Amino acid sequence: MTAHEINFDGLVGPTHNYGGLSLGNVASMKSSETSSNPREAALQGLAKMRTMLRMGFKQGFLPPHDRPHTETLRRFGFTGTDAEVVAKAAKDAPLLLRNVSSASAMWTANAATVTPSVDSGDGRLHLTPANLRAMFHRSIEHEQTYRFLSTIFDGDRFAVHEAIPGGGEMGDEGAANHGRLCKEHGAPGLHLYTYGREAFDKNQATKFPARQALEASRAVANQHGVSAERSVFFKQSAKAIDAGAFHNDVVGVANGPALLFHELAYEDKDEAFEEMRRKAEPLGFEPVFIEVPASEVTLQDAITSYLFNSQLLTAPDGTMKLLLPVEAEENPRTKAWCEAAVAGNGPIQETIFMDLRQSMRNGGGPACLRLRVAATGEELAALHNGFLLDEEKIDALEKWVREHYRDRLSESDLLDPQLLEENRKALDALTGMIDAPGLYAFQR
Ligand code: SUG
Repeated sequence: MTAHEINFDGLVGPTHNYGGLSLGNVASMKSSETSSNPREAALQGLAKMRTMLRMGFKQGFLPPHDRPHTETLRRFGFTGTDAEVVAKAAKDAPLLLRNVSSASAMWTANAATVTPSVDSGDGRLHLTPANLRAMFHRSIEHEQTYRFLSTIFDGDRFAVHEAIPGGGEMGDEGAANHGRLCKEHGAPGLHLYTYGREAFDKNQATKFPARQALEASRAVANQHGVSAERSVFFKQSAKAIDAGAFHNDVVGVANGPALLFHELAYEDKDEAFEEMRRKAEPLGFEPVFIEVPASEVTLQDAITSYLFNSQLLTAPDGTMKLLLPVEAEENPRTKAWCEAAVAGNGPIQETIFMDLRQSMRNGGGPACLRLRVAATGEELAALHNGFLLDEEKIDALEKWVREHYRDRLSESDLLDPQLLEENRKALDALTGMIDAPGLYAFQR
């Protein structure tokens, strides 16, 4: 069966800022309290979406969330009008306000885990929003994400589940820790679930939080009916997590039969790779392991350049391309690796470098900014069209960004209740443009 891969990128929200909120995410910790430029961030993201369209890929987007999130502030006991709620939180709980103001939903690799219909138990396309329990500022995303996904993937062909329940130890970070190996997008695939810890294991082996629990990954596979013969669960290395690989997609990426990864990304990789070879055989393909040795690219190079947080893509003409952040071109070792990869006999035939610096400063590269959905032609036709992009719609979104976004946001700006009003005006205009009324609680 033929299928299309659609990338749903997160449209960067008007409150994009550097809050220093993610322990273990080196860039986020380093950028803490510097000023951001939300307008530039959103335009950089849209430029990437346009580049994808021009290369012949299908492109969609997920809108920003409503921030600051007054509903969460109300759950913390703040009362009054929404403006009063923000003003009180600014005075009494500025750190809480900073957390509920984050535009972190832009990294849609963490929005959900997706199973194409060809691999699920009941022949439907399944999606489970990630609970993002490991970080408070992200744990408030899944309800709105559920709303987006159930609006876009509405009808009998789709199943949108609720996020996996649980406390911090039951963390699920979505597609950032999930990959799929297959002969081609529409063919049956093998699901790779990478986890950092077992939920009930009290002995944390890492200095930085291991965000993904094995039990959460298993729960998602169960919900979607992905069989044991079609799944492999394997562990991120503690070394990688402590070097700053807070998600596996910072040290590895899969596409088609290829898995591109850093030598130190996984624990017990030989065993896992053997299992992948064995389970891929009945599916008619052989995995292509592209291992980048630590002697050529150190873990630190990987974390600062985001070489692996790139989009590994099969173009309509069948060639494989790698879309990377410019930081990977600026680092001489990752640049040399890219040049050698393209010159060699491996599957990667082209590299494209993009300026996504606004997102990168919070630890979000090209792959963090997108959620991949492999959909059949019929499924594609059944999606809510408002969330799919063409160049005209990108023009309109750029205009919308220029009209509504600030070009500078600092820590003190987040204390301003005016920001809430500005953002809601922007979101109201957006839902009008894409024919999705009532998408946000404040509109209902
Ligand atoms: O969860 N950064 C995000 C980056 C997510 C990247 N996603 C993937 N690797 N798939 C995170 O740590 C920083 C927010 C701040 O500090 O203001 C933040 O949430």
